[in-house]
Amino acid sequence: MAAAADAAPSPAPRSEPNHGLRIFAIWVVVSLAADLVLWFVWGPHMPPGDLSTAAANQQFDIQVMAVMAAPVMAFVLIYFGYALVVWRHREGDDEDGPPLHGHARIQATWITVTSVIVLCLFGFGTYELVTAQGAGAGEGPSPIWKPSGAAPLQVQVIGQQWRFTYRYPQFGGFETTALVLPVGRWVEFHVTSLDVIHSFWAYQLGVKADANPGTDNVAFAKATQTGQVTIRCAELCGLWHGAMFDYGHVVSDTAFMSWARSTRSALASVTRILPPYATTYDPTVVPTINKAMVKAGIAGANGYYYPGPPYTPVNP
Ligand SMILES: [Cu+2]
Repeated sequence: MAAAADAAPSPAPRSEPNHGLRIFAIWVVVSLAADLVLWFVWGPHMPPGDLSTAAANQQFDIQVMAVMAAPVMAFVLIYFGYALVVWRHREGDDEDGPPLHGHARIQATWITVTSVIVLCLFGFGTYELVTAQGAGAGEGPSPIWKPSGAAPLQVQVIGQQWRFTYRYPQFGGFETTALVLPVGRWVEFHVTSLDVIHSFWAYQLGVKADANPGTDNVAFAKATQTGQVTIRCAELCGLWHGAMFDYGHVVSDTAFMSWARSTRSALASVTRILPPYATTYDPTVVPTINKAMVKAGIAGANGYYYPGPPYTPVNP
């Protein structure tokens, strides 16, 4: 058998260039270029921007992950392109490629490189979740990460079909439909719900926290610039989920204080009827409160409590 195989006419051996080295060289150049563009050109424009510390941190995370992912993607595309161009079928060449058997070095490299990438992402992701302001997500009732320094402004976010309302416990606990925040001060959001599961998503603040009934979900952010914040419900919560949309405003500290003081006095009569400020509310008492609101003439006939005039920003 061996003799017969040896006797078969074999084409003259071609001198093969070092394909591995060529692919590696192309990959190094492309990866470096892609990473530089990702970090310096595209990076500063990546979502969710840098209106708050939490947002800027998420932008950093996305930049880091993009820089790690680009060389992987570049390798796949370069190998694909190289194979198409260099190893394509040529006229008159009906020869089969050499059979492939185990290649210890390639296997070891593959397993090592992929393991290192995945473990690095795991380590980086865990570190950023635990340390960097809880990654802007709700950390539950007793957050691991807390800001240091001056006491944060507390804002309670109450999800309800189909509205977010906000209570300011440090200003007498008034409840309003307008989210107004001061620039340069830590905000401690306490997110809860009166009915089904909602999710408080304040895009430019980099905050996205589930609003569960009976649960106090805490999230932190500090706005570093004034501006407008898009607020959406990010959890399908019923018929008008798509309409659970609003804008919040980050304003100067003076503008915030004057808004908070005037809203506090404007809503004083409503605040008296509200249940006292608490981290969670008993959803079964909501209809009772709503009835009291209608009776007092401060809610619509449907009983929904949507107090407060819309906020017009002083320094948009
Ligand atoms: Cu919702």
